Amino acid sequence: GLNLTNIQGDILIVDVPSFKAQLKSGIAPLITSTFQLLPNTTDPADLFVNIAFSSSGLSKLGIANPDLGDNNLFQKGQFNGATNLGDLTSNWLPQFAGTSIHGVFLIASDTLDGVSATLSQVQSILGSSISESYRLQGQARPGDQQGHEHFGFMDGISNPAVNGFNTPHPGQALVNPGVILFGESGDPKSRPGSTGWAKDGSFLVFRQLAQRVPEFNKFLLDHAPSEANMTLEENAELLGARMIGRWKSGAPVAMSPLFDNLVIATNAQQNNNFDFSAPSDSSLCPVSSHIRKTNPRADFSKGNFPNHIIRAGIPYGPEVTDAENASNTSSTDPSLDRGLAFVAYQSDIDTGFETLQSDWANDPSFRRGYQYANNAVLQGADPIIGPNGVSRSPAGLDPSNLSGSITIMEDFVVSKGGEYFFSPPISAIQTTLSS
Ligand code: N7H
Repeated sequence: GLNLTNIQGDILIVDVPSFKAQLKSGIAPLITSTFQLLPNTTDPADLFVNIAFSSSGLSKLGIANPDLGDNNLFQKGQFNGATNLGDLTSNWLPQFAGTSIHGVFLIASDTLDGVSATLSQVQSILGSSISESYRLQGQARPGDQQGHEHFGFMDGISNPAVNGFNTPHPGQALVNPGVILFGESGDPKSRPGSTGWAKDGSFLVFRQLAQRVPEFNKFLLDHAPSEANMTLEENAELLGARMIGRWKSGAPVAMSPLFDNLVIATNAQQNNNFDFSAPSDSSLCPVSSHIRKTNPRADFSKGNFPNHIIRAGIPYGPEVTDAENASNTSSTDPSLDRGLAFVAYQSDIDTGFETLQSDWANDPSFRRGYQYANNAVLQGADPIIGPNGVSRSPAGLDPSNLSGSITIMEDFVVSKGGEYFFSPPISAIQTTLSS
C-alpha cells in the first residue's frame, strides 16, 4: 500500500551550519535506508522518507568536486545535459533550469495525512535553514485505476531483482547489487567515496514528465490498425498495447498478442516470463515498443547487461476532465497538468537512465537490423518517451505491416525538467554530510 501519495520537495540550503546540525539530530532518524528501495515481497514501511542531494548541494555541504565518478553527468546537472536527453529546454519549468536545487525530500505514505504530518515534521526540524523552491505532489489514480499511470496502463510490474536481496520471478532480470548501490559488487565504476562515505548510496534520477492523455487517445483511434473481427476501439487498444509492449492490465503483448489477458497480467509468475526471443521479430511485441526499447531482454547481450534501473515513480496531477476529452486536447491550465513523477535509482546515471533514454529510447537505430539481416528496418524512436519536438517513426506497430512505421508528429510525454540527485546512505547523513 505504500506510495499511494507522495510529496517531492526541492530545497535550497540557506544556512549550512544549522542545516547540518538539524540533519544529524532531527532528519537522520527519519530517513528510510537505501536498502529498502530494493524491491521486496513484503511492504517495507508505511512511511518512506528520503533525502537526496544534487552535486551543487553536496558541494554546499563541503564535498570537494562532487562528481562521484559519473562521467560528469551528475556534476553538470540534468539541465545542462537536457538536449542530449531529447528535451526541449523551452518546456522546462524555471525551477529546474540551472543547478540551483541543492536537494530533494521524497515523502511517501499510504495516506495523505501521513505525508502531510511528516512534511510538517521535516519543516519544523529544518526551519529556516532551508527554503523550498518547488513541490510536486503525486498520488495514485482513483478506483480501478490505482497502480495505473495516466494513459491507463498498469505500472510497476517490471523492476530488476537484486542478487542477495530478492529472488527473481520467472523472466525478471537479476542484477548484482552494485548496479543499484554504490560500491557493492557489480558497480560498473570505482569512484570517489564508493568504499567510504558514499558506499550503499544510489543516484536518484527525477523527471517531471507531463502526459498528454487526450492527444494520445485520439492518436490511437486515428491510427488504429484494421485487424479482422475487431472493432475500431479494440484496434485502438491494440495499437496502444503495441506501443507500450503491455496491455492496460499489464499483460505483455509478447504473451498475449491480440487481446488483453487478466490471468497473465495479475500473476507475478507469468507477467515477466518472456524475453522477445521466440519469435524475435515484431510480430508479437514490436522491437520499438516502450518496454522493449528500455529493457531489450534477450535482444541485447543475450539478456546480460548492466543497464537496469529501479523505477519508483508515481502519477501526479488530476484526472482528465470531460472538456479535455471532448476536445481531444490537454488543457493549458497549469493546475490540470498531469503526468508521471518519474524516479529511478541506479549506481551509475550514465549506464542506467542516460543509456535507456538517450542511447536506446531516443535512438531510431537502437536494435536496427536486429533479426532483419539486411538492416532495412530502422526501428525508430520510442513511441512513448522518444525525443520531444521531433517526429518519431517507430516500426512494426501495425501487426499486418511489420516493416512499416507510423510517423508520430506530436509529443505524448513532455519533459518538464528534473535533476540528478545522490541518495546517501544513512551513515553519511549522520557523519560526513552533517559535520
Ligand atoms: Fe516506462 N507507460 O505507461 O507508457 N513504462 N514510462 N519509462 N519503463 C513501463 O513493466 C511510461 C519512462 C521503463 O523491464 C510500463 O512495470 C510512461 C522513462 C523501463 O520490461 C509502462 C512514462 C524510462 C520499464 C510505462 C515512462 C522508462 C518501463 C510497463 C512517462 C527510462 C520496464 C510497466 C510518462 C528512461 C521494462 C512495467 C521491462 C515500463 C510507461 C517513462 C523505462 C506502462 C507513461 C523516462 C525500464
